[in-house]
Amino acid sequence: MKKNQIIATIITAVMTITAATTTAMTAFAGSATGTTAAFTEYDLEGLDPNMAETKPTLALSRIELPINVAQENPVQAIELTVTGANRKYATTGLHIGYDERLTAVADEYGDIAEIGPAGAKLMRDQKASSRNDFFLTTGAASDHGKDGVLWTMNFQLPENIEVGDEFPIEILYRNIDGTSDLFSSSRDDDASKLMQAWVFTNGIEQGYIRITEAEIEEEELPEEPIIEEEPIVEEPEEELMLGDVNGDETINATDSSCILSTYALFQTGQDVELTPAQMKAADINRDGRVDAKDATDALRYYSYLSTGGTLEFMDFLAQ
Ligand SMILES: [Ca+2]
Ligand SMILES: [Ca+2]
Repeated sequence: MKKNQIIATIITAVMTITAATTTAMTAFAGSATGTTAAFTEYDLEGLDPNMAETKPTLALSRIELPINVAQENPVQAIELTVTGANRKYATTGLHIGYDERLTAVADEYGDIAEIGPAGAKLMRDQKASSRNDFFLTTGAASDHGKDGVLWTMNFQLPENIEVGDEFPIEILYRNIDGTSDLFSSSRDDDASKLMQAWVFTNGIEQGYIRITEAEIEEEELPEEPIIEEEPIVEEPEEELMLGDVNGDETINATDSSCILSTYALFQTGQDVELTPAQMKAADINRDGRVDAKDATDALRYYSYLSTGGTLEFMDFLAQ
């Protein structure tokens, strides 16, 4: 194939990807990937998502891939893109399920997903489950989550692909005894609850890799490596101050990272590494669960103290 022809076909392929339908749907309209066991419909608890002022969409890439290109490039990048929530969110917890014929490709740190530009200002964590799904979470003291690519993840196609094969990748919703997936602002107020209700009932566009007739060639873009911060869990103590998860008598980003990591472990059905006393200290908003909202509260307070704030933690939370 001549160079001009190749360029023309690349353009066609790119247009096919971006022209994919934009029908929004619920996070659980019957799982296409079969990873249904732990997942559920979103419980609106009386909220009307249409009342939301912020109505974001979370979309996964929809890739139409000629079979010869797929055979040469069996690892494909799927992006999770946020629109309509620029600077309106911080706290997220999202499950990604994928077709069991796909293999999620981990980097040297064991991470499947890399944070994208939309999440560059957010702290984050992730965990793979023992099934064909994994969990991605973010938090921040302020709503520094932006529109754009929040996460990128790589999946390897199987060897025996055929034209017409479709490999779904989807955002799933999990809620076990109230510890749930999240998409909220750092304040977690009424507007945030409506935004989250919108996302999980109307704001999801599921993704796929679809194998099409042979022809074109496509270039892979190199990915920037991301340096992940390591959550530190120190020796537990008997009685801990609320928010001081590692027991060093201050509340700072280390506590916040511990909380986020614990949430990620729990959301992937893995053993939580904190002691009961640490769990109690980690449940900052005292709603009986340890999740990204608590991590965000700890980080907010740390930022507040670090910029001259003088209120005690309890008084700060009560503001
Ligand atoms: Ca601490
Ligand atoms: Ca909590």
